[in-house]
Amino acid sequence: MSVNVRELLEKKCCNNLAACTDEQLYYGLLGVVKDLAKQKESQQGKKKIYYISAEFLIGKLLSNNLINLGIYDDVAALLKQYGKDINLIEQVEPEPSLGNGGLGRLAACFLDSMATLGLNGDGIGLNYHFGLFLQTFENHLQKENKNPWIEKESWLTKTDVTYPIQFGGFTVQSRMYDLDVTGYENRANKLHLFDIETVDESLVGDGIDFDKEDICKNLTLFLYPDDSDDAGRLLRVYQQYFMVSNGARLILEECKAKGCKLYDLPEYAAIQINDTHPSMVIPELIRLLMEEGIRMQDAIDIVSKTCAYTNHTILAEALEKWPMDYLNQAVPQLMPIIRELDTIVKDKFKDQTVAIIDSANRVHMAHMDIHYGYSVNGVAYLHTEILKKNELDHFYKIYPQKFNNKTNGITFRRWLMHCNRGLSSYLDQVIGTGWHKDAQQLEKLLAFAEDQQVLKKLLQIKKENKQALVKYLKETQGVELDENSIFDIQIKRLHEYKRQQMNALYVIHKYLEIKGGKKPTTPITVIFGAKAAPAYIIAKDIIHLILCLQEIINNDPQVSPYLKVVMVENYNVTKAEKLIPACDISEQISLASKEASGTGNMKFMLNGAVTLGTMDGANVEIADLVGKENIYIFGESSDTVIEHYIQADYESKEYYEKDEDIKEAVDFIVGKEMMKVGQKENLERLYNELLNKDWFMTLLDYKDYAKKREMCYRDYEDRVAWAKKMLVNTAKAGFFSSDRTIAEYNQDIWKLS
Ligand code: 26Q
Repeated sequence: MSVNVRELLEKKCCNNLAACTDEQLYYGLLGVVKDLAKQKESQQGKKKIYYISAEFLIGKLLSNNLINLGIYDDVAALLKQYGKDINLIEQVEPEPSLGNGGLGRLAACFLDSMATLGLNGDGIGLNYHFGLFLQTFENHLQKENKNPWIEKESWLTKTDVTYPIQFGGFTVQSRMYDLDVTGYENRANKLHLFDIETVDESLVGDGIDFDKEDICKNLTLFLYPDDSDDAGRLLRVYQQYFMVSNGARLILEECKAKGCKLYDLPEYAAIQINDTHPSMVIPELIRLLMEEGIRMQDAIDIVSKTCAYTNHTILAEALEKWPMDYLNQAVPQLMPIIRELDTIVKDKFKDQTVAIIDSANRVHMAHMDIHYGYSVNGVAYLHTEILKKNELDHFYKIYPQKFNNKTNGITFRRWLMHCNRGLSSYLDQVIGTGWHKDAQQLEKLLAFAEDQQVLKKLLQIKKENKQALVKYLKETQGVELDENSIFDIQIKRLHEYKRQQMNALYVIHKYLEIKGGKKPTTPITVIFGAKAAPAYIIAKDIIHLILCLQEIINNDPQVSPYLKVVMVENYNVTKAEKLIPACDISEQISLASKEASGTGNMKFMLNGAVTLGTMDGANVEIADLVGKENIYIFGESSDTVIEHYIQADYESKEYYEKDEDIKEAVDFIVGKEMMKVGQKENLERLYNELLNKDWFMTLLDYKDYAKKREMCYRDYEDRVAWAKKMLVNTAKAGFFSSDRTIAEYNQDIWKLS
């Protein structure tokens, strides 16, 4: 193979690879991968699954594609012959940030697994030019900047597919760009990203501000632009319609080309609606079918057998309800259809809570999906149960057969083989390579749970990953970390329900304890990584708190040898790939019932970190798999939490007043030391929020959290016992392969042959 790769690469670069720059080699490899992926394209399969999503958080693609094409080792060895380092070449690639977090990363993992399982399945989304903002820190505050990733030569391939897309009062011309999705030693599928021909990047100056009204120029500039005002929200509606109208046209065209008569559309296509962001695909498909001469009721029936909906949240504020005014303005052609869909529902069901259009004239997108889709799934066992029993109980009573669970998963190619080559190749040695395609085979590792040599080696690999992270953070952020300390990591979007503030309170407590003379046996490094939505004030205040703590603690000579805090700037997929393999303790501390699943928890587990978490989302299933001696669980149950909400009886102040530790930590936020480095306004706002509101019950769980965290640190002192926990976590992670998740989607929902 290596001769082959050399020839191909020389053709793309030049005949003297040794003389090439890393840039030239990167673009050369990009070209090689694109050519090879083309050879793996397949038209096989009558039925196709179209995964429509406003987010595909794909991460960098070079290494992943090389692994999936089976040539990573050959390429790395070839480059080495010429004195080149593949890791440096990877750095040339910009990371596309086409997602916020979990939902977008899940979509990327799913595409990988569909191709790996040989399923006929493509993604449909938007070609955001600046994606999610790039985060920098200034004066201990988050600043948002644009995040360009599209270069003259990129993974995108321009296609001839263009459509006129009509909005209220004007029309834009679209164009489809394709990305190759290589499966692991299997076929290649496509991610279709739609753009407008008239997009204008110069609309954005400093930061991320731009003219929100100029849709013809701004439509695909940003992912979820600021939704704190009407213009921002309206722009999101334009984006969503643009995505689904293009998608629906593409789907109908492809099906017709395969001989579909449109009445038989469900035999040719399944459409998975990733949260409610693409929900308008339902009325749009109905509209397009009617344009083809199909009667409305028939069109509704056809679409209802084609579309399936995944719910990713029970947070009320994240369930989209669009005011009719917006839809009238942006997509008036859909309104007669949405009204008719609503009328049918209202005629059938007297229960107002299942209506599509509510009494305030808002369109409930999820309700449309449930009535007019054939499947509704949650993303972890607990989440699906809560949907059935609480949030969507009225719908569950009407359509019990539509509800099903699909516990999320992650692709082990990126989240083990690529990001943790040390562990991955050691596993190959110990248990063979069968786990690459059959993740359950990781359980073979259990046979080595008492093998001192294996346990030692796992600790050694972890140490090497920590060293690599220490070096990286030194180079990129100038922080000095102790590779011999415990790495305790919380990386995820900043949201109050995820409770980074609870972690920060514990850090304060530890700081005060060390100052008081009580030193930890092994030093502790607490690492955070998180972006806050630009308009989410309290989330930004929490970032401010963490950055101030970092400043105070790391510069305190009495404390910093024992405790360090780092907030990683611009947390993204690339940074996750460096952080996760180096982690000892994985913080999964959301308020029970609020985290639908989590997928970071799975990545940590796979890489041998031990979870400190609540019984929420997929943590429940992790706990079940590894057993209670290999996980640290704390906090109130989802039932208790839900009851607190129903009774409205939680008062954070009571917890503050009756516990000295809590009081001390909370007061520290507005104490003298913090005021010296931080902003009074932000810190006071956060303090008041915790004391008077604390909607996500931080103080309720704090004590138990602190206790279990101490227990983790104590147990860590017995390294061999700890290594055994690491081993069990990796061995039991097979269930969380997205190959398993996608196989279940296919078996229960899509039914591709
Ligand atoms: C909706 C309306 C208005 C503005 C923004 C939004 C919006 C944007 C993004 C709503 C939700 C999202 C993203 C949600 C998300 O990432 N959810 C996560 O999905 C993961 C994959 O299923 C789960 O593991 C996480 O638990 C869930 O939080």
